[in-house]
Amino acid sequence: MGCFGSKDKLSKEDMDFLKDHTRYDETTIKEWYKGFKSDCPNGRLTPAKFVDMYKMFFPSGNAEEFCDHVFRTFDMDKNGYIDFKGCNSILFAFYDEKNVYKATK
Ligand SMILES: [Ca+2]
Repeated sequence: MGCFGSKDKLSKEDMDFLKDHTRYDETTIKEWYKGFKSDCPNGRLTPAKFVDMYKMFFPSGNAEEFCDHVFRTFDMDKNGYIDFKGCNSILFAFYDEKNVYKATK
């Protein structure tokens, strides 16, 4: 856990988790991981970074209020950051919402 940041590759455990909890395939998840590593090189998503990310997806949304709520939901151990698994759950949720939004337009 403490050495998460030194990992370059997604562990099998994380990959299995993501495959189980999303409807994305291994290739897509690997791409996500690359993006996550470049955005959060130490493997930690902070509240500020999270707001940035949200604004990228929903430029007109009420980012601060929403993010505060979501961040607290996903930071289950309350240590002030979200790790890769939590981060991905959020990102996948964002993408789903965006796709749903597009589909209804
Ligand atoms: Ca946490």
